[in-house]
Amino acid sequence: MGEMETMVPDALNEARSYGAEDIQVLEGLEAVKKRPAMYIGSTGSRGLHHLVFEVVDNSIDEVLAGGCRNILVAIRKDNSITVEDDGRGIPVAVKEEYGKPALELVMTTLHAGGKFGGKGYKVSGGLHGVGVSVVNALSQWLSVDVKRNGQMYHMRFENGDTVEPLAVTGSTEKTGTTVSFLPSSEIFEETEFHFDILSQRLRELAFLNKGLFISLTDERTGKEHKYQYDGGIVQFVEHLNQNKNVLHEKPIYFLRMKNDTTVEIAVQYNDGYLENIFSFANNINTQEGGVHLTGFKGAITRIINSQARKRGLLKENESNLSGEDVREGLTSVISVKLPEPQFEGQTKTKLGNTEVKGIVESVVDEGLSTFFEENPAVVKAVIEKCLTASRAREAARKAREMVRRKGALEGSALPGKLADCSERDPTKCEIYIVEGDSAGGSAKQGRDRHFQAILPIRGKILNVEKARLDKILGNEEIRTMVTAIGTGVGEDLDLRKLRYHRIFIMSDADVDGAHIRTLLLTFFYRYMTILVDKGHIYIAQPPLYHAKNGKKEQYLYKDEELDAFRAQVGEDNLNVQRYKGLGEMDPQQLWDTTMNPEIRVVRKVTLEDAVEADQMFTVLMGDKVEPRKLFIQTYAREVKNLDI
Ligand code: 0RA
Repeated sequence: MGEMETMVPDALNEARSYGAEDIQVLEGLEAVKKRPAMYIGSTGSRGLHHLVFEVVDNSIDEVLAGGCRNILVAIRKDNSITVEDDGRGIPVAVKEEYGKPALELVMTTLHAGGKFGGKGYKVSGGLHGVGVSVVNALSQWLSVDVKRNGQMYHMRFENGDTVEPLAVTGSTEKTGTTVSFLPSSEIFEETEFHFDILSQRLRELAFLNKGLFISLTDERTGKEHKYQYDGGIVQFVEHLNQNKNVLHEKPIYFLRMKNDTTVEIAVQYNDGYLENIFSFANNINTQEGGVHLTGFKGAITRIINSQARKRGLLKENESNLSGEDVREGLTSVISVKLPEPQFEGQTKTKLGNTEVKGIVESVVDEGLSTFFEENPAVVKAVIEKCLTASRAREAARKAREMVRRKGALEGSALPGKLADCSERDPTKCEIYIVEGDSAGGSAKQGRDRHFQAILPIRGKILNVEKARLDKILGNEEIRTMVTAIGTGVGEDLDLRKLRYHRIFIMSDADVDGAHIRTLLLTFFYRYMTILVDKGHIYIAQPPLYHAKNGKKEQYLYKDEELDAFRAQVGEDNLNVQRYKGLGEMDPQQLWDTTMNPEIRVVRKVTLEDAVEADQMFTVLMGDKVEPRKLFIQTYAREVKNLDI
């Protein structure tokens, strides 16, 4: 970097067309430091990663505004982050009313009015869009370098306060912004960044912004991922379907602009049973859906029905295919971009702009009708599939009905294998679903029977992705589990009947255990989604090791913890026991390490990783044999109980 100068005359001459005057200054950063969770959701791992996404979202705004083509993200050795983009650069001109450069205002004040004052696209959904100043407020230090107006500028902050004022550091023909920051360890409980969390969202952003190059480098490990998809969401859909048998080779794709709104949709059917639709508005995953999703669903149902009638595949006396029939085996990505998105709903991830519904409807109507007229073979395959779905749904309804009737017949009879707890208030109750009878026995003896129930299940449970709901409910292990949980399943699920607010999956720390966990998670994710969504599903984490050195002994849950213990006590007289299965622990040990709420380490399962999860489930359990074989060859040495 060049020599520092204290004067910044060129900043004052910055072209007026740029946004310095558009920034609305409202309040300082004290509020953010006082109540960080209000601005970034949490001060745990999620909030920590959110800081990176906040900066990246600003770079993405530059992509939407045109011009920015590259975003480079790095995790440094000290767990600080650098985000570099080649956007327009944050404006630096001094803003008269405040006597401060725009850059400093952007970094040290909250802008409730949004930085574009209505011009251009902006991201303001959910937790995103709170502004980079929030990142600054919550960072021990933050430095920013801007390339703009032929100059390079630099500023540095500590805990949100300016420590190095704006200075010119050199000249350049380029434009862009580089932000580096170290999250404050006084604010965050967790300060270690996870490569996978960052890479997942960055890849999604690359899919959603055709041609954009994004890289993620982890300097702690040397790992690097690069994403660039010239096919955009078409490649996103291909990626989601990559291990499935597709009904048509290329995803159907349309892109239309109406007024200021861009609608982009990619659709591809596979021969599976699951609906997999991801919707986005201004790159934000609208998990609660909204007008764009409603418009899409309505239009596709209408078109497929009208095509089915037109081709005589649906007779006059037959009733219409339902939306669910039409969406079975459908993988789709819907991405809309609009100037003033309104985000509603509990998590502010539901798009509310009413005019968008009609726009999406007409785009889908037009696009799909044309495609189907030109591809009669595809439309026939799709309709056949929908008709089969319709018949199967009827069979599933009967199966669910049977489960319900059986339950009613047996009164409130709970499964014989369930060791229930005595507490009756579901919010206080927990259930451990334990793999294997012997571990189940230890868990029964070790538990606190007041609020902890144990349900042992045998290792081999049905592959839930390969089967339809009627067959799945025919599986005894699954039925037992559903009965114990109490809510019912699928469309009939009634959350008010939930018997335990914390449902733990407890399996061995080996490959087999991992597979069973995956199977159970697949089931919950697919058929009891709301339990995952509302945070009722947990993964119990038994220790991997017990290490002892003379008087000092400890349970260790991660390899790193073992390394740390080794470093602490030295190698002499060190005795390390590696637990392969839960069965190796006696009831007391199981309580002490895994079940005692005061000590245990648990992981709450979230829906966030839906894309990744679906991918994993598919690789493991989908129809194509190759990827599954590969997975098992790579990870499994001792798969014994898996029904795949
Ligand atoms: C304020 C106004 C403008 C851009 C930005 C901030 C901006 C922020 C970040 C954070 C990371 N990269 C960024 N790039 C830009 C508008 C700029 C204009 O109108 O020229």
